[in-house]
Amino acid sequence: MHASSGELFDTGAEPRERSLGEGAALLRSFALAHEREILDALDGVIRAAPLRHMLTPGGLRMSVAMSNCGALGWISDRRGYRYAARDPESGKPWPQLPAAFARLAHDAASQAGFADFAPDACLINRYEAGAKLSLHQDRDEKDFSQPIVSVSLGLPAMFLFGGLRRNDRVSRIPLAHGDVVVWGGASRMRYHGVAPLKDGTHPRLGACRVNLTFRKAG
Ligand code: MD3
Ligand code: FE
Repeated sequence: MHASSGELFDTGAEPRERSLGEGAALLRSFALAHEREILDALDGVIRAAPLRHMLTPGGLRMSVAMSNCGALGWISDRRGYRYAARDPESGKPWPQLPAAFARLAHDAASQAGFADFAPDACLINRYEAGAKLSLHQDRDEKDFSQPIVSVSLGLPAMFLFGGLRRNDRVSRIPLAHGDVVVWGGASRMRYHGVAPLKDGTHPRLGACRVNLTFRKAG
């Protein structure tokens, strides 16, 4: 076989699946097949657990607004970064992971070569114009052998993908509505971030970008 099966029927210059380095795969438009279910489920989650700007341990308000669904949610406050079973704003458990979310994350991981991915945490990041995520590593999870699946929705963004050391060179990867990226193996601990969002209007999500990040955190 000369190409991954995902490319067999592609004639254009842009493959549907592209490797971003060992263990990292970009699945262009992968979420679009179930777009309506995903956006409906997203509405339900953020009605039950509204987006909010968390504080960094240093006391700064994050420019990205966040919420979670699933058994565990990622939170930040003056006491640090961690996963918690309850929404600190309401004291209630985070909303359940919608079936459409679980299926999307599982199927994307499987497509990228990670069988049986069963996330217990979905972080929802909402970017408005100017919001950004500085270069960081994800290291609050228990098992770094588990991949991370991220789903981009709404306005496009420039994803910054560095190396294993903070000062390694950074590549810039444009991500659009429906794109899914799977990060595992040797890519799992690479530094990454998101450049400040440019303003615009997306037909489905308005003036923002939403990123869903699926993890096996506990
Ligand atoms: C590469 N979110 O929530 S998801 C985060 O678009 C986060 O909101 C970004 O980074 C966003 O922590 C990017 C993509 C992502 C997530 C985890 C990674 C890329 C990664 C872990 C290792 C390497
Ligand atoms: Fe991250």
